[in-house]
Amino acid sequence: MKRAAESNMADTASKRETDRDEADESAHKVKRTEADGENGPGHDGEESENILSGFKTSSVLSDSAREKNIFIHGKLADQEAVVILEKTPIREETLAEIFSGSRLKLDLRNDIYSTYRLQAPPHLNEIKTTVVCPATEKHIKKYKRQENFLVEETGTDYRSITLPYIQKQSFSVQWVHNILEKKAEAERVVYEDPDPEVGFVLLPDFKWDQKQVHDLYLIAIVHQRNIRSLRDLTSDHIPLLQNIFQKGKEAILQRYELPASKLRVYLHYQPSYYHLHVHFTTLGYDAPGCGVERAHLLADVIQNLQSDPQYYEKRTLYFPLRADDGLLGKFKEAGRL
Ligand code: M7G
Repeated sequence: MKRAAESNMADTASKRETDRDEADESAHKVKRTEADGENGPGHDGEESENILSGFKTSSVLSDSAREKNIFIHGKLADQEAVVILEKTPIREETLAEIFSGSRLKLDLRNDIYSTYRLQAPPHLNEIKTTVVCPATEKHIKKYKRQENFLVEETGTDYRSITLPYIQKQSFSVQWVHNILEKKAEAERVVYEDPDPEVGFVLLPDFKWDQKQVHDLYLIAIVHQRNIRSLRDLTSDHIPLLQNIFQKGKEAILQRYELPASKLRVYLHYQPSYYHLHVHFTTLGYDAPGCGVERAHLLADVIQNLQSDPQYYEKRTLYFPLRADDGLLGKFKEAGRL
């Protein structure tokens, strides 16, 4: 799914269809274990109370006809909230039911051409919905369409500008701790290596609905809690990174029948959440944030650390920041932009 959700909306426009031809036909559907049941693993499909019935829209933060999604800021029971609605891809295995079980309304007929509005059965007409509540001002900014600026950050800039800023301003990583402690999403875990040094949890990113593998998106979250980002990595972390790379790829092959040659495995710099995690997406899927200005291939990161243990401490790194990002303001104040 193109979940522009968590990322820069303007520059992460993704092309849902690009990988369809590339992905193996046999791998189009997510392989489910028996225990996963009809609706996928865990709580997927459980009926939930409609908490959105009282949602009051304040503004549309961004929307995309191409992505078929909309990001809305509003209030939910007097709390600030962001709601993301997104139409999901049409899956091949649902076609028979769509054709036989829908109502058709004719729009026009002209020669050999006709267009209709098809009303599919409700269960085939779902909208993926993400709710962030209570949402902080930072969330609202994150989802707002904005102009971007490329920042050049030296190692010194990181220590004098970025680090003090992220120590005060970054998003809470409570959701990450919940995953590591099995307080949330435990049933969604695809693979875990519990080792405190080199271990990690691999699970579906919440941008992925797990219905088809062409837009597969998993994240590996490390058990170590003191690694904020790429900048903190040294050669000491090579065993950890190699372990994630190797075991992550193996787990994805086993579970989704996707070979390593079909995967893009990378870290974001800057990330949104400063607890080290690695993104695993399919190669043909233009995932939000997979552009060269933000994504760093894990294979390259490992090699860079092998050739220079302090590579990421010293290197100048480039990344985009939104116009109203506080960190951009700090770079401007320091005369670095
Ligand atoms: P990032 O590189 O820190 O920032 O990635 P980005 O969000 O700007 O890409 C964090 C990743 O974690 C993103 O791909 C998010 O979609 C994903 N993510 C964020 N949250 C809050 C959750 C969550 O609660 N559960 C899961 N499974 N994934 C999440």
